[in-house]
Amino acid sequence: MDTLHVSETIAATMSMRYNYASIVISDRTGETPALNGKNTYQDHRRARRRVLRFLAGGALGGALPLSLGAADRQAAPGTLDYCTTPARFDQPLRLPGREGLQGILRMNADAIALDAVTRSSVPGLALTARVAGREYIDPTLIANRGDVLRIRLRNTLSEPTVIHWHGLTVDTANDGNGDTLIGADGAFDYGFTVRNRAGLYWYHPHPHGATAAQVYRGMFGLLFVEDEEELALRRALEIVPGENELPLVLHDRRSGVPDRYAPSESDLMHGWYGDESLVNFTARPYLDVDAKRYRFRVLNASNARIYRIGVRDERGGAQPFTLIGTDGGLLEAPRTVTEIFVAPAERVDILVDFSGIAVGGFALLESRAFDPMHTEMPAAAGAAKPSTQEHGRADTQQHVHSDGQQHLHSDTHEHVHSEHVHGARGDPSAPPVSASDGAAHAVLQFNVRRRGLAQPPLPSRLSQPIPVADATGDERPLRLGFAKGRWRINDRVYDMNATPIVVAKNAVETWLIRNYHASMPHAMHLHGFQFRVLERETSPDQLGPLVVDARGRVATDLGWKDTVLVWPGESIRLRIDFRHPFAGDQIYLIHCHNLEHEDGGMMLRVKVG
Ligand SMILES: [Cu+2]
Repeated sequence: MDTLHVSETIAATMSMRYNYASIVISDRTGETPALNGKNTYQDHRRARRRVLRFLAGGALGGALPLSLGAADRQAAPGTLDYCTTPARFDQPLRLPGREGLQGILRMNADAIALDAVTRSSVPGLALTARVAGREYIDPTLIANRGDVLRIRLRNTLSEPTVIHWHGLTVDTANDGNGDTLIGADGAFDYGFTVRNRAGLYWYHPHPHGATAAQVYRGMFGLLFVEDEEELALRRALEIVPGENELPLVLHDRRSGVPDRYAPSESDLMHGWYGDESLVNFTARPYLDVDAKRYRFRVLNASNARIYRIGVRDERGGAQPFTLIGTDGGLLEAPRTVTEIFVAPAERVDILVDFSGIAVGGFALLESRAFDPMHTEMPAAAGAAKPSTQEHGRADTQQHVHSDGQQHLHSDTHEHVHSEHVHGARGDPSAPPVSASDGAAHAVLQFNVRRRGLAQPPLPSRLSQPIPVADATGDERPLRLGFAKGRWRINDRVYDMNATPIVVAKNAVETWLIRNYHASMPHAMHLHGFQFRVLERETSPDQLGPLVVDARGRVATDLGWKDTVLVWPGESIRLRIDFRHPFAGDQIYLIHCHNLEHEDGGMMLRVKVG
């Protein structure tokens, strides 16, 4: 399937249409505040004023032309001044319950069926299960390490699909790499042992060429694996999942048409970005919290958007938080951070402590501005914007548009207001809007509602160290780049009949992944194995403040990973232990998890003896 080819002609003109708009954080025309039962209108107004003070304090990094007085004035009903209305978090964050969307389904020895279905509401595609009289939509699965999972995928869609178990150590037959597709009305039985450490893994479709559409439209879910180490940590920290441990699935959508996936040529090259930031399928989400420590299990389920995650208190100060785990489970030791990049498909396990916030106050989970480094065409792009080295530090500015929408801009770029960006509002035939990667935006508001009790100290050791095996052979180079309208690995695009990477039986390899300067950030995902990041070299300037050791690594490199973000111009060394317990040769994949890049062919088969 090669419908995603980006023609060179279009690619060459694309820099003229660079889409550096921003995330809309304002109210939208015609909407009235949807207050829930817990919040009074006064609460809402108080929270709104706090957000305004927060914004006025320059919390998002730059001078805001908006005056507090102007912003806080009340417009008459129907004439609300959208130019000056700030971000509002008025929807309670969806939390997984005992059924329904993201409902928690604890696996046991019984087989379950996951039905790939089309729905009339959002998400428009989902995997549903019916167990003991309860219906689950994209269930949050919980399994113990060592469990045998038996899952029947039944495809009721009119197109092929297959489910990939992201991060799990499984054989090719169970990996869902797309070699076997489940056609309409077809079914497939997965059966595998959960060999992985405790951690947050996930499942999502992987039919080559249609992965992006199916994931974006909502066909994915979480898989939590538990083990003794995990349970010990919960005891030590008095963590109760569902109470002070919550999953946060970050994803962006195009507001108004959240189920429509219709990428332009530009989207296929850069990735499909929405203008609206969601958490757990909730737009403008807030979470009521106690003034104590919370654990958040974060997945970036966006097709293409990278988050530069940070926490702000209501005075606009950056609040440190604690990284305790990555894709493949707990770190050896907790790590205090002020921000972390989370690329598509990456997971982070973090502790955020609200105990310093007074009852009635709030904090924000935000994505800070960064340079998205879409620099695949340096000659053309260079004419339109300064070099990435010169604008590595990203400031943001609030900017009021002629269409009355209030946006946040990444000020590192010229504001090109193309039809593509602003054409959709009010015109149903216009293409959906998008907002550039790297735009600052608030993700989730935490409202501190109750005082917290004294809490246990953080243990200095979270998990037993797992030695990183020595390499058994030569370093294997992989180069990421763009040519002839396609994103490529080692100048190749995906060919299901070619296996360019062959790993010898019982090999432990070092992979040197180098991303060209004229490139984009690529979130490289390897199926079947967790790996370690050994070092980063020639990283962009904006990574500098995040580097934690002499090997150029950032905090999220200190744990086990299955997905790693490689910036333009950067070189990363990985150590991968390819020893596996399965009989015979296995076929896995290495690919970019920017799903538009993946569907466009930025993927290679890997044979492991
Ligand atoms: Cu990519």
